[in-house]
Amino acid sequence: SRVGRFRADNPSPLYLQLQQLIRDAIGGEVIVRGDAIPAERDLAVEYGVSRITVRKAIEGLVEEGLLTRRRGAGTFVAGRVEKNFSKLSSFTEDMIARGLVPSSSWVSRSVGTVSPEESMALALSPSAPVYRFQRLRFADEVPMALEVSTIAGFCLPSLDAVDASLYAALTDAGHRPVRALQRLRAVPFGTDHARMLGVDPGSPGLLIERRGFLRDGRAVEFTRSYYRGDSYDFVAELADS
Ligand code: 16G
Repeated sequence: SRVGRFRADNPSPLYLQLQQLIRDAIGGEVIVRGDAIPAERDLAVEYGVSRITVRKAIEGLVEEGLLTRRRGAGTFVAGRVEKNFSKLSSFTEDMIARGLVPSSSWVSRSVGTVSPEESMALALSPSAPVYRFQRLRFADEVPMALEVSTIAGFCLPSLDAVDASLYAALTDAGHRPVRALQRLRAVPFGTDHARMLGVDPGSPGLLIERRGFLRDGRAVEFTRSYYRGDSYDFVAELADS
């Protein structure tokens, strides 16, 4: 087994012992962030305990945030990612800097003309062309965020210029933002977003809206990033000035 064995002389309840085994396995990096833990029935057989005991142990660790459930996929080792709130970096760069493997899946991408909201956010005239991208972002295959981006049409050569990283494509096109405004707020996930991120509907999310600008003041991106509430710690260094 990957998670160790019970000690026969241990007087504490079995579910607490099982929790301790899992904690030790995580602490000792036997299993790491993103790893699946064995199915309930396998753990029950392995340790000779009832599935109720296993479920109780796992539920406790999910509540603590040590494990996370993904609908239809199983239970995984959680672990929050720290992100500097005041750095103009990209998701891909942030994950690589932390030794995590970033990946994305496309929800949609399209070309269109600005909506009234986008024209306000990007200060574009009503008929201006835009690209729209919706992506699910993963770190080590764990879903972290859903990102909905609108990019001013002049910033990219074509829709398929964006492959793994939006900022890489903007850099290639000479239109990577150098300044941004960010707004952070709490949102409960609705059914659709919850399903995509593998959390229960109504669970807490963090919405960050970023508007990115070029040196000359023109707006490049308006992105809404919906982060799983259990996936991130946003950190900023403050200076007295
Ligand atoms: C980050 C940015 C987002 C940007 C994306 C580009 C925040 C809150 N948001 O997620 O605005 O569009 O990075 O990432 O940090 P990419 O280059 O990996 O596609």
